[in-house]
Formats: sequence, C-alpha cells, structure tokens
Amino acid sequence: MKRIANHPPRDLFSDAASSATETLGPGATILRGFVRGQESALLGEVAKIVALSPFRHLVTPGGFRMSVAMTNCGEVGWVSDRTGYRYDPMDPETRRPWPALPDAFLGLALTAAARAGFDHFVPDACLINRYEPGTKLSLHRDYDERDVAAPIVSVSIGVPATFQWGGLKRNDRTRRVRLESGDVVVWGGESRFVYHGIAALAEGDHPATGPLRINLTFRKAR
Ligand code: MD3
Ligand code: FE
Repeated sequence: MKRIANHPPRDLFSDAASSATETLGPGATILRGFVRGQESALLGEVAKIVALSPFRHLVTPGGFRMSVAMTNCGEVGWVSDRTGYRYDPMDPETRRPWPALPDAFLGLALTAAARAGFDHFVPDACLINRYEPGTKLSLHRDYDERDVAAPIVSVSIGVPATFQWGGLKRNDRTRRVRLESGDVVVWGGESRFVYHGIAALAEGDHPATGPLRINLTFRKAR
C-alpha cells in the first residue's frame, strides 16, 4: 500500500513550498525535494571534503574497479579493497583521518531521519558517491554497519537517477524509483536490508553539477 501525505514546512531544511512524504515500503520514506534549493551549499561542503580526501575508484574484493567514485566524511569511512569491505577511521589513500562531518550535513540527516520516524539517529559516517554518465551501482545490500536499528539517510544531488529497489532476496523483483536532485530517502526498519542499486546514469545537465550526480548516504557504522 502506498500512503502519500503532505506536511507543512517545519524546519530549516524544508523551506521549499512543501515537502511531500511518500512511504515506499515498511520503513522506507521518500522526502521529495527535502533539500531542493540547497544543492549549491551542500556541494560547497563536498568540495571542501574532496580537497582533503579526493574521490577515488575503489576496487572490490573480487578485483573490479567500481565505476562510482567515492569519498567519505565522518569518524569512519566505507572502503573496499582486495581484502574486503570495512569502515576505517583512516583514509587509506591519504593515511589521515577522514574530514569531519559538516554541521549542515549532520543537521539535515537528523532532521530527515526524525521526519521519517527515526528520532535518535546520529550518523557517524557519510559516504559520498559521484556518478558520471554511464556509471552504475549494481544490486547490493549494505550490511557493514554495526547498528542494524539505525536507518540510512540518502541525499540525491544533480542529474536524476533510476533507483532499483528490490526485496530481501537477490532474485526478488525490483521496482524502479526516480530520484531527483533534492530528494532525501530514509531507509530503516524492514527496508534496511533490501537489495538496491542505481541504473547506468543517463546523460544530463544539472545547474549545480553539470553531467554528474552526487549522492550522500548517512550511516551509523559503529
Ligand atoms: C536501501 N547508494 O551508497 S542511495 C550506497 O544513489 C548506495 O548512490 C545509492 O546504495 C546511490 O550504498 C543509493 C539509496 C540507498 C542507500 C542505502 C540503502 C538505499 C538503501 C541501504 C539499505 C536500503
Ligand atoms: Fe547501498
């Protein structure tokens, strides 16, 4: 069943006329346009992070270079190499701690999670994904985070993407959901461990990112 409710603007991060809340499934909530209009400010923070810990293409344990370029901010960052996946307090490329989570990031993650019913969510990690035309993220689950009760909050910026949203089993059929710039999705509860991915990014041109899509995912990793 799909429930659609409209809430009045309530906080700093929803000064757009209104922000529609759609329930995608149990524990999965889309806050359409929740950060629309704030893309440039958020990208300014991303630029500061990237100056310290640049985007890089990680290698999977199987030896494949990921087409998504990634970096992190927060107490720990998600990394992959030939030895496996992990959250690491150090950027293995710079051998320095990851850049701190900006206050504006923390504020929007807390506000979005609370709006979706997760009142005590405090992320300690933010994975930043960069998509170019043709970049995809294959169907996967996120299970490297220690706190399974915590949701993941995702923020889409730039060129729109087709999100593939499956079930708890790899072969369950997938739904396609279009994620546009400014959309925020909160994934918790029964939806926390569903298979999901991003279809190959289409050519596009967004005022804030040009041909790119940037995705922020806030996590409670430890
Ligand atoms: C559903 N990122 O970083 S965001 C990822 O757009 C990831 O870059 C995609 O999947 C992106 O792991 C999708 C939406 C998302 C993120 C995490 C989830 C959906 C999720 C975790 C559990 C269930
Ligand atoms: Fe994921």
